[in-house]
Amino acid sequence: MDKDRSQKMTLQQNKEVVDEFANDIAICLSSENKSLNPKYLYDHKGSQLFEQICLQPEYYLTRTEASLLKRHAPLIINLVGSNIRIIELGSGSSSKTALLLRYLSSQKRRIFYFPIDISASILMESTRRLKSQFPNATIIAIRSDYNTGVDRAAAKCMVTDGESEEEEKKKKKKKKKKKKSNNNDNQYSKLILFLGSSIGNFEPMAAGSFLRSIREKLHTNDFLLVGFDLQKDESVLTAAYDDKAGITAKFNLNLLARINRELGGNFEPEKFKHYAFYNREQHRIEMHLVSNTNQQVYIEALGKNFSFGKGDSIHTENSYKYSLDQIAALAKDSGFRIKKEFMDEKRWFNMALLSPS
Ligand code: AVI
Repeated sequence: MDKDRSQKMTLQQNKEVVDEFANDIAICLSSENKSLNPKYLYDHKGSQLFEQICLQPEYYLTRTEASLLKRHAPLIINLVGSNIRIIELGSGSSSKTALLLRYLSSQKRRIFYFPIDISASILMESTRRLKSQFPNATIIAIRSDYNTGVDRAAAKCMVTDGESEEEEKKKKKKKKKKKKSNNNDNQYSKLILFLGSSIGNFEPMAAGSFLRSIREKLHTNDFLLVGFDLQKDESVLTAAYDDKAGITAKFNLNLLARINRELGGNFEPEKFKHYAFYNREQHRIEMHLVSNTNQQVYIEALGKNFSFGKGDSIHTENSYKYSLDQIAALAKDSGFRIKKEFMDEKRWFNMALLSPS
């Protein structure tokens, strides 16, 4: 594609993204119950703040999941098989996945890794880092949303079919017998990673449809590894979403700064406060931005003022916390069976290895 055309396409894509953002903000701020898709928390600044959240002492999720991955990497890899293609949804910094890759590398196994993320800068940075850690790895970064990303990654996996040493040996033996096939007879298994409790940011119905859509893309020898945050003491949960250093507050308030930057808003973020609480009936942490005062905000891209009364809130995110029964039901309803579950001693986090049933 020539440079002019690709620049035009990028501008067009950016325009579509900004239009969708403007449209969703208009709907949200005009509604009585103002609530927004949490994806808008993750612009470049928001993604950087999220990486910092993961390092906060109160945010137990990341380190608990990382220790599970480290401890159980041999078993996970063993269950998935000898020839693996790892595809990660929302890979971010890929730091947890590096633990799996390290294990593969220690076993002198070939690494094929397909990180999928919507942020090009994060993908570039993480790929560069992984390449220096694992020089022989095949790493193909895919900038995309989850569903299209899995399709693109699966297509790239096919291109790498036949690239493992073991397979080369097998191939020689079976050379004459082997029939060429595009379907279920892949020599490799795909291991799709959906870590970090990202499933918790889906509404329960949407979580089911999402897993079902992934299930449809898998063959019988493929696996999905999902990180679920478990229901637990409320004080532990609320602290995790309102850390002492105020990073989660910054992350939430960055949404207003984003509206100012991208849509010409005149929000004064200090006139809002970050509020996170545990909704016991729904088993979810809710994050809100609450207006400290009566105020009006103008958004240039929408050519409109929006009024906030003192105490009015914008609901910015839900983070669902699962029970083991809910995980089992979700897996079953979306066409999976639980091959193995991994949990820490406190039973705060669950990593479920699912296979198509
Ligand atoms: C990305 N996601 C799993 C995080 C969570 O825990 O729900 C997002 C987050 N929001 C505030 N802190 C972390």
